[in-house]
Amino acid sequence: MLHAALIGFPSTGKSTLFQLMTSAKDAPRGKGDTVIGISKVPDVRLDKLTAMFNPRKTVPATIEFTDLVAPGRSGGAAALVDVAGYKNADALVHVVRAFRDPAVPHPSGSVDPARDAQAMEDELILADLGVVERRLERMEKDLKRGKSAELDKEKDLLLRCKSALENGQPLRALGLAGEDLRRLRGFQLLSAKPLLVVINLDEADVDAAVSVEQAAERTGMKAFLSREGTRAVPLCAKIELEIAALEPADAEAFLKDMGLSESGLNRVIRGSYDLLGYMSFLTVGEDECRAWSIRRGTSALDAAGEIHSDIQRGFIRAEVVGYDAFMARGTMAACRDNGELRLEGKEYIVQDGDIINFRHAT
Ligand SMILES: Nc1nc2c(ncn2[C@@H]2O[C@H](COP(=O)(O)OP(=O)(O)OP(=O)(O)O)[C@@H](O)[C@H]2O)c(=O)[nH]1
Ligand SMILES: [Mg+2]
Repeated sequence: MLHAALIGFPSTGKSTLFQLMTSAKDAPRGKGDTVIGISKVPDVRLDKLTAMFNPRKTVPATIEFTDLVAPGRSGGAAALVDVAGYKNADALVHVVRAFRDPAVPHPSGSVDPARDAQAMEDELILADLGVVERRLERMEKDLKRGKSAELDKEKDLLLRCKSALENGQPLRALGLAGEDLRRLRGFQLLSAKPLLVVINLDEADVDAAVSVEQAAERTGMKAFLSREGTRAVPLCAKIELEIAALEPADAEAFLKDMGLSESGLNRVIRGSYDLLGYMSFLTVGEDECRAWSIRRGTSALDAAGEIHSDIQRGFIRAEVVGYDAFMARGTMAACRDNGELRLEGKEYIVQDGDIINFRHAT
């Protein structure tokens, strides 16, 4: 399952968000200092298909979030490097405090989101530099015992990483791919993980939650967020708490009043999902309507394997129709009559929102 970890300095609103996103009443499980919860990935397409098919069951895509529970332990990458839930995370979500509330003291004495965002970035970089340097030292010993092409390549890569880190560059900015990514995987480097910055706005600034640009302007984070590959979601945790307590219809009206199309929680969940390069294909029927998570670029054959290894093994053809085409026609039969229900082979690259029926031998 996809797994994102919440990070941030003390009292920035991590646990407030965690509880809201995962409805912690689902009895979160965890080990030691961490707690894990599961969020449903909001998807209007699945909602609309459910309304059409009226299935016995609807199953959304999900994503796991980890939060630190031990108070006082939070903050600092130093605290994170040894925590398994963080090292193994696919992505990091950094909750940055931009709310002012004097009742919640800030450990640095003042509220400065840009400073905190940079401080966390620096800590991730420093933690990684330690890991990379230790590995390079060990490698020197290995290289003395005997050279190998693989060791040389790894050393090359680590030296590139080291120089980026020394220049204050997070490893995610290097745009590593393929073999390089594979070589680094075992080190679980924190600054290499995709990062989503959550700007936890003050209640008085909630109007700035309508766009990252406005939130960045309001909180002095423009320069930080203008960097390549820096993604952010602005919200106000305190107001999210109020929204969560409302009936769905009231919540919708409340959001509309503020000029928002969906809650901040949904934007964080979907933002994390997108950040990881994930998308969903859909299966429909009277029994079940379901969204399945796959990485962009997944073939029809591998998508079939997500559902069941038997379906992958017996794969014959994928019957595919795009979500928009399906909604425009209203039924599968109409799509077939208009040539919009395509038969695709194993190599077909599944697109976001494809509605698929796998034909397979049993
Ligand atoms: N005014 C205001 N207070 C907030 C907001 N978000 C969180 N808080 C308050 O800040 C305090 C800390 O919130 P938590 O969600 O526990 O923060 P945390 O980051 O998990 O804190 P630690 O786990 O102790 O590091 C609580 O008293 C919250 O009610 C917000 O948007 N506005
Ligand atoms: Mg907490």
